[in-house]
Amino acid sequence: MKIAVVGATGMVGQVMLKVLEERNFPITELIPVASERSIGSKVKYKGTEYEVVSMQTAIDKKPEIAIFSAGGGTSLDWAPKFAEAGIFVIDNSSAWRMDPTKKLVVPEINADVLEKEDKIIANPNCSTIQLVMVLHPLNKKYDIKRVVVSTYQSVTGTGKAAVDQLNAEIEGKDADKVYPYQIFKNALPHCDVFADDDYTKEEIKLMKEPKKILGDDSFNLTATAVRVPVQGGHSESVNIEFENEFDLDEVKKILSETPGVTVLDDVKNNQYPMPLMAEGKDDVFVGRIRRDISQPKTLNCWIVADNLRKGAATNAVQIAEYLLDKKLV
Ligand code: A2P
Ligand code: 11C
Repeated sequence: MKIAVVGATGMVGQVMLKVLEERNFPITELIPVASERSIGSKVKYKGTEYEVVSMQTAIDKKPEIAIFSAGGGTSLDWAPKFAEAGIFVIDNSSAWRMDPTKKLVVPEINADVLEKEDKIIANPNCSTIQLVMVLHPLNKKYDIKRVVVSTYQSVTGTGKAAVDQLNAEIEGKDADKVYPYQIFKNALPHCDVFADDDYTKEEIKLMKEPKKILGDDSFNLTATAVRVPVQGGHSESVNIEFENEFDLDEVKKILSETPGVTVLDDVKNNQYPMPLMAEGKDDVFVGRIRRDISQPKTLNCWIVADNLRKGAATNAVQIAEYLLDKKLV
C-alpha cells in the first residue's frame, strides 16, 4: 500500500511515521509531503531516509491513502484534489469535522459508519478523542445528560513552534512567541482562537464533536480549554451528569473493560493519570473517578492521553487499518 503522510516534518507527522512503523502498517511506498520550503529534505522511516515531495507530486504518485496533518487551510485546499484522484484522505485538521457529508471517526466507537465512498474522513480533535473514549461506554449504560469539561492542554497540540517557545522560556532565551503570553510558569485560558460568544474554537470543538461521534444529540456539553506548560499530553477534568443512577464500582468495571481505556485510580497509593506517564502511549487513561457529592447521578473523573498519539496519529492510523481490514480501500 502506498501511503502519503502530509505534514510529515511536523509534530504530529513525525509521530505518524513512528506509529505506522510500530504497528507495522503494510507500506510499499512512503510519500512524505510538507510545505514548499521542506521539499527535498529527508524524513526517516524504518531506518531509511525518504525525500519530502510536493502535494502535486504526491497526487501524481497515486497513493491509496493520504494522512493529512498540515493544518486546516492546507486540508481545505488539497484534500478534495486527493479525493478526486481516488485517494482516501484521513484528515487530522478541523476542516471537515462538522461537515455533514463527512464522517468523524474514533474507530473504537463508530468506525462502522465508514463506506467506500467516504474519500475524506475526519479525525477528531485531540481533546475530543480522549473525552469520547470515556463518555461513549458510560453513555451507553447510563445515558448522559450533561458534561462539563475543563482541559489542561500540552503545548505539543499547538505544534513545533510552541514547544520551541516553551523550551526557550525554560532556558531563559529570547523566544518567538506563538502564544500571546509567556507559557512557562503560566496557564492560558486560550486554546485556538476566540470565536462565537467568547468561546475559543477549541472549546467549540469539544462541545460539538462528541455528539457527532456518539451519534447522540440528546446531551449537552460545556468546555473551558486551558494551555499549560506541559508536553506529554492533554489532561481533562470532567463532570458527567447522567439521566440514570450509577454504581461507582460498575463505572470502574465498564471503563476497565473498554478497549483503549486504562483505569488508573488508586488514590491511597497516589495512583492517577498524568501527562508524564501517558506520553508515548496509545491508551486513554482515566482516574480520580468519584461521585459528585454536590448533585445526584453525577460523576467526576480525570482523563489524560498523549495528544499526539491517540489524540492524533494513532487514531488516524487506526482508521487506515480499518479501511484495509474491511477492504474499503
Ligand atoms: P513544513 O515543515 O515544511 O513547514 P507543526 O504543526 O508541527 O508546525 O507541523 C505542520 C506540518 O504541516 C509541517 O510538516 C509543515 O511543513 C506542514 N505544512 C504546513 N503548510 C503546508 C502546506 N501548505 N502544504 C504542505 N504541508 C504544509
Ligand atoms: C490543541 N487540540 O491542543 C489542539 C490541536 O483542531 O486539530 C489540534 C487542533 C485541531 O491546541
